[in-house]
Amino acid sequence: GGSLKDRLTELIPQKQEEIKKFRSEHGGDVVGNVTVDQMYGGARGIRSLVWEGSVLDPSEGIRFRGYSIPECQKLLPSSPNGKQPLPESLFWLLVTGEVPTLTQVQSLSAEWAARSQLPKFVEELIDRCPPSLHPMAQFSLAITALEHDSAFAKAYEHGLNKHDYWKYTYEDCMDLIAKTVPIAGRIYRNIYRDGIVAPIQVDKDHSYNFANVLGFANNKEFVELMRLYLSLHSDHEGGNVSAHSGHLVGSALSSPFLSMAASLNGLAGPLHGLANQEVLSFLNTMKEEIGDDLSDERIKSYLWDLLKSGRVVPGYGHAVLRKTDPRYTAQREFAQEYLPKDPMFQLVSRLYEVVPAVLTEHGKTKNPFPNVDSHSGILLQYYGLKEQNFYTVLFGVSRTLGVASQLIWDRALGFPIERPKSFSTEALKKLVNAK
Ligand code: FAM
Repeated sequence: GGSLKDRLTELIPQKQEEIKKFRSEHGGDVVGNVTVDQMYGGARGIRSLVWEGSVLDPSEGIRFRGYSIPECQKLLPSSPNGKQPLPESLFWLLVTGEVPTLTQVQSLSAEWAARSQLPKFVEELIDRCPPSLHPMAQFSLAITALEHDSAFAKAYEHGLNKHDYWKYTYEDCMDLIAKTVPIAGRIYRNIYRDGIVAPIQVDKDHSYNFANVLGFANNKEFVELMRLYLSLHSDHEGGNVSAHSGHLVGSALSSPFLSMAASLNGLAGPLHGLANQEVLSFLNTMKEEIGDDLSDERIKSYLWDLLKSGRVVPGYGHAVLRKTDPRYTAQREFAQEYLPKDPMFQLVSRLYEVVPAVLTEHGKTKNPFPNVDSHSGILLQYYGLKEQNFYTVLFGVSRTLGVASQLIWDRALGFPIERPKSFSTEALKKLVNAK
């Protein structure tokens, strides 16, 4: 058969063998050392995780299974009436390392649509949330509640052989991905619209259905934007807060639902996924204050006031990247094609010309260039999805693809529970002095 699970069943023993051999030959090799500063500095740069789906190069940006974003845009199947890669195809790539055929991609679209039904109590749970509860908190609690039907948790309870962990994890991950769409739609329609959510259409792709539950599927450009958006935000190697949280919690053999909820809770922080919401407030406030004066001087003085007040320029900087984020560039190209004259796009473009020099002069950040979040909000605004508090939910729907694909491999490769060593400052001083 040609299903994703069939392909995984073939690939897993090969990968297990590869890693076994690699570890028997190089298991004792040293790949880095750890300084005291790194321990106090958020573990920045410590080589301690294995993550199969993607690797981040500080200057080139992300590569999914070795392919850059432009390469993915060229190689991965798109919808017959579109150009952007289908996120289904990116998921297939993340899981298998292989570029799928359009037929394989369409089988995933159909499977996700078929798995999208929500338990009644989860719908009611979302409906009971006050509209004042942040959409990310609603999202996370709905995903947690999917635990009710976890195949992994049920099988584990009845005594599950280690070798079969991945199969149940796979089933849960496919359900998880499928259900993010109606959950996100329900949250959006409840808080901002009439509470009525369009049903999932079994003959449509994931992004169409996503656009449709939000209420925007009548705009073909928006559907294409979702295909791009859901592909771009899916995976950014393993050390970022959302990826690492999902992986960490999964290592306790918590189900994919509990693991993904943890991931979403991390994504909801302002230094991580919430930055796309922050960027928009920043742009709007700035626009109010400086009006139509987009001169270098006016923008610069605005930025300096912000920096002097001890705040960050949202959408700029990155813990690993040292150049413009290619995810930013991909969104910029989309804007150049579909909304070149949009005033907010022009503001974002002007900032791209001015901010890097200001941040460089400011001299703190190691990366003065824009990241993914600096562009996404204005694209959504343009198509009428104006509620910025909701933006991180879109990020979460996408990030589920990356976290889920790794969770399948975590269990297939028998990764153990994560347990790095910690020290108190006192114990660390003793350790250093003993040397
Ligand atoms: N504006 C002003 N100052 C900044 C800055 C920015 N955009 N980015 C970093 N700095 C400062 C930073 O606050 C730190 O100052 P202190 O020494 O006073 O603490 C200093 O520069 C060194 O930071 P760094 O080593 O360059 O960055 P980190 O690796 O510590 O942090 C970020 C990385 C992303 C958290 C940081 O650049 C930031 O706060 N950016 C703005 C928020 C943002 O856009 N986050 C989204 C990141 C995104 F890609 C994602 O996760 N979705």
